[in-house]
Amino acid sequence: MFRKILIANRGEIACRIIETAHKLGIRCVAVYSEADANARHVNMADEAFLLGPAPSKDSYLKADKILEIAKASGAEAIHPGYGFLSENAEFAKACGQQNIVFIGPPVAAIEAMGSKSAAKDIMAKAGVPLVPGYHGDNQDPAFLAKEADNVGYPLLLKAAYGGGGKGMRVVWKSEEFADALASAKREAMAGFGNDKMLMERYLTKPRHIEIQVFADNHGNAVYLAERDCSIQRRHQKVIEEAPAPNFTEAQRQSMGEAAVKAAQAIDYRGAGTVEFLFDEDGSFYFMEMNTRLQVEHPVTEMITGQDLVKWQLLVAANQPLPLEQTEVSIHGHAIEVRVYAEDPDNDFLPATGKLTYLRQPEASRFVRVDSGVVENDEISPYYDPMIAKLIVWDEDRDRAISRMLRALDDYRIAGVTTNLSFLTSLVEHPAFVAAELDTNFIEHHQDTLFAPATKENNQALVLAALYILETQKQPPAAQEPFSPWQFSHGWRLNEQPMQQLTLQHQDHSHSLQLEQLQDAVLVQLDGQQLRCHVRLQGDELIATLGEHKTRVRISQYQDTISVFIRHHRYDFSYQTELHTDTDMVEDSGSLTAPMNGTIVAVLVEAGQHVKAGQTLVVMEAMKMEYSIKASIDATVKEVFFQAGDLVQDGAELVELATEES
Ligand code: MV4
Repeated sequence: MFRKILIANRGEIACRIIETAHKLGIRCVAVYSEADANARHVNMADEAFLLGPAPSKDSYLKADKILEIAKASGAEAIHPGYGFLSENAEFAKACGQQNIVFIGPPVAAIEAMGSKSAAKDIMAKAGVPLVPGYHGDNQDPAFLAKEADNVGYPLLLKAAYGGGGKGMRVVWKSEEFADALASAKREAMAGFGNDKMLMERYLTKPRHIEIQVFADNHGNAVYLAERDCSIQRRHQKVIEEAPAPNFTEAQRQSMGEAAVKAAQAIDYRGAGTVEFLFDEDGSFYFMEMNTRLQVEHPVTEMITGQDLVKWQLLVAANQPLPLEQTEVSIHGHAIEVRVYAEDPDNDFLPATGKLTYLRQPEASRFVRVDSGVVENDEISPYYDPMIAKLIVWDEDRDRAISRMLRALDDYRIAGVTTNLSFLTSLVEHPAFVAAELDTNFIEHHQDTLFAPATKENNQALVLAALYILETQKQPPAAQEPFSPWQFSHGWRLNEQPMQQLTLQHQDHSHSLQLEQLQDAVLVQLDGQQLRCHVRLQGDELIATLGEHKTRVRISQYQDTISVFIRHHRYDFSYQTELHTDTDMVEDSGSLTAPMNGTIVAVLVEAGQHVKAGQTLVVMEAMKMEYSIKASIDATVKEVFFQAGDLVQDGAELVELATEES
């Protein structure tokens, strides 16, 4: 076995790999960018080396520098994780030339899966089922049109070198074919520099089911059951589970054997994933093969009891697979959700910022959290904004869903917007509970998934006010050193039993009156009166509001108070003397670029009146489009960019003048 390996990655997957390596007594060399100098993966490793500035191309994609560090540090092998250099054949080749083991498949296997049409040729010859269609070299539009009529409609055009749904077009009837082909080709050429197309019968309600395969250098190859990854948005997986619901043992075996055949067809080694489209009638078709460890591998680990990173290290060190096919068994049900810094209510715009408060559900045999961050870390615009993966296991799917809902409630993050509430909406959705899965799930259930905000606002508001009252009572020594409560507010509870509090929530001001009685607090809000009792224990607030006793968690960072009720977070800002009212107006009146990107469209002009929620500017970043919306009713004062302009993270895009200013 290796004595020392280098992990050419960051975040949760780097941490995940280090954990197993350490269990096996292997020392770990981390690499990091300037943005990650204090990252969790760096602190977990035995030693770490700086790669360069934050952007990936200057750091985690610097193949030569990484190899140099591996050599200099005495690492015998490199684990690439996923993303970055993990499926880069050039890098795998360079490792071999430097006598460093690439913990992944042979170069030829990576190359064989690089082109979709070439991959399909190989799979067809190996007898792996393919969606009926055409994937030949003749790209003459007239010839393709004739082939299309043979394939039948609806039909799907796919870019041979594409990915992420780009260069893909559904064609519903023959008359639409020519236009669709031309437009798919344009998109493919712009995106991948190659406009070769293939065509398939379009499956309207497929599931994405993939098989985990493993092969060693001694002729052994096995499959480790399947994962259902049908819940995706814009070709990004959101929820993955294993085993696939309503999937029979016979289906598992036939898809598993097809996947092993696929791996053997390209002389595969190590961990791989063969993705299939699973049609409503039970037939399945090869989609593509991923030649790396996948993000969602933990669900397979939870149901098989195996450590897939350990398997990777064994295979890379020339040892045989730990199990034969007949020894692989599955038990129970596992579900993974990807916790992201993003705003589901604003087109899933990636969010950046400091994780000012971070509490994760407690790990157990039922709950696993694969995370690469700690409290006070920054989610930067440079990398994928995934915060962590939350994985649960239980005896069956329904119990696993209960575990997940509880774990999501126990996952509390303040400082950045997250998808935690959205994940809860998904997991508790009746169609998800009933396992009515297909790749259009999120789009199809849009109306019920993006429900308007709940009615707990007032409850959260009262709790935030009671929290402020309680923190004022506590002696300064018990408070945080930089808390604004350290400053004098001009009044103290003991001296003045009645006080007025104003809290801001999403650009709305709320005023409450609090009166301290002998044994209770009287709260007045919107003309209503509520008798309350309150006690604060650490970050836990135990309160009785009228006749309802609740227990919630609260965090505070500077003047923002976050109240966590179930999976919801309510943020309130409290105007201390440190912040004036004019600051607030300016804050809500200026709209800034959430990340580096390009302006795609400017939809408003100076002088125009806009409504809260109206899209002002559309920008593109990380190959996705984002809408910048007005948060308030206002008049556009100035627009600073036009379509085509490059903008920096934080650049002011539009200035709004509010009615008051
Ligand atoms: C398909 C399909 C339906 N019919 N092929 C999307 C990305 C690419 N890897 C393959 N994709 C699809 N191929 C045929 N013949 C539907 C999809 C598809 C999809 C597949 C898996 C997971 C999510 C998806 C979302 C939309 C479309």
